[in-house]
Amino acid sequence: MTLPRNLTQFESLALDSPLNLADGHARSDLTPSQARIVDALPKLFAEAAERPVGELEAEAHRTFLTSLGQRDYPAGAVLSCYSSSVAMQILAQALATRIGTVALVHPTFDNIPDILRGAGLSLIPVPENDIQARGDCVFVTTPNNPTGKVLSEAGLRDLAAQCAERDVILALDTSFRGFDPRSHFDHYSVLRASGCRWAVIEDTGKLWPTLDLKAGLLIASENIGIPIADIHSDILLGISPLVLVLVQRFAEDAAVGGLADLHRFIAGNRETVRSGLAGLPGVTFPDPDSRVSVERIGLGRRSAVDVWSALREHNVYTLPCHQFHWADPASGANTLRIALARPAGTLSAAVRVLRSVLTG
Ligand code: EGV
Repeated sequence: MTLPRNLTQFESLALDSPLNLADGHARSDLTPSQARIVDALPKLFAEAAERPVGELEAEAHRTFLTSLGQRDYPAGAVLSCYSSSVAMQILAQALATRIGTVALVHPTFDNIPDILRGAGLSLIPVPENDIQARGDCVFVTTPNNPTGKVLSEAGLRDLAAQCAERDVILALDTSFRGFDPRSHFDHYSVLRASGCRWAVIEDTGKLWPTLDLKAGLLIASENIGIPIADIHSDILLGISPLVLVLVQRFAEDAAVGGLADLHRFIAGNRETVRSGLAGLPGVTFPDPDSRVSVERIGLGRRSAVDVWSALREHNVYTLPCHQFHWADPASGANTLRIALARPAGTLSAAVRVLRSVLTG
């Protein structure tokens, strides 16, 4: 068989399997309080139809962002998008009208380099452990996907200062922010204080099992100097007010205990993986501090594509990591990523299969 061309194509193969640990979307069960929100959908539909969209939008943005510690964002500059990848596409196109080179964190999910290159930008890899302001724009995913690596407050302040001094645009993708309280310091107050040109992509899509009803938010500094709002308006008028109301309610639930429940749930599933694979020769967990909803597994000398393929025979789907290493695929050849936002029973069944494949 010819291998899929990118990570999302690997994820597509898994969509119909009950043992899908491939994509990073939330596919866990609704909690009781989330299920009550879903039960109220006809009422939410009516509310979305009646209330002014501007008001729903401002409220959904505020509730979501403040539930994750983000208060100092420019409320008038938040652009709603269907997904964070659509926000990414808009940002990439806007960058390409004025600049040529983006320094991009390495590794990261491959649709980010693909979208940037597709817009005509040249890329320089920057290792996630040594991020510097290079090129015309530096782009960082924090927490990073798949490693969970977080850019600290001091790290962001330093990077923003470098960007201000060298006139480099600072762009962040914070799609996994919700999972890690270490990324809940107010990024916007740090960015605004620095005076640098910046853009941030936020995402509601990874957190809650809302069947891909979600929003990506694109937020930029007033001085960014690229036509983000114009290109956004080329792509869309706005997102569904029903999605805005749903985001609002799930974010309210997150703020009163839902987020803490989610963190416990992901931590429990991570422990299931680590204990379920404990003691296997050569098997390692390269991201001991990660809190995001995916986990990397180091396979020693085994090839990740071979393990992926053997798992597939048992209907278990994962992601080989080579394509996360977009500038050096060989450095991901012996690592597998598995998704943790799955029902606990699904995850433990898949981990038992993984253990037997790695033993054999
Ligand atoms: C992950 C896939 C694309 C993306 C999956 C993802 N979407 N290509 N637009 O949502 O980590 O599995 O980010």
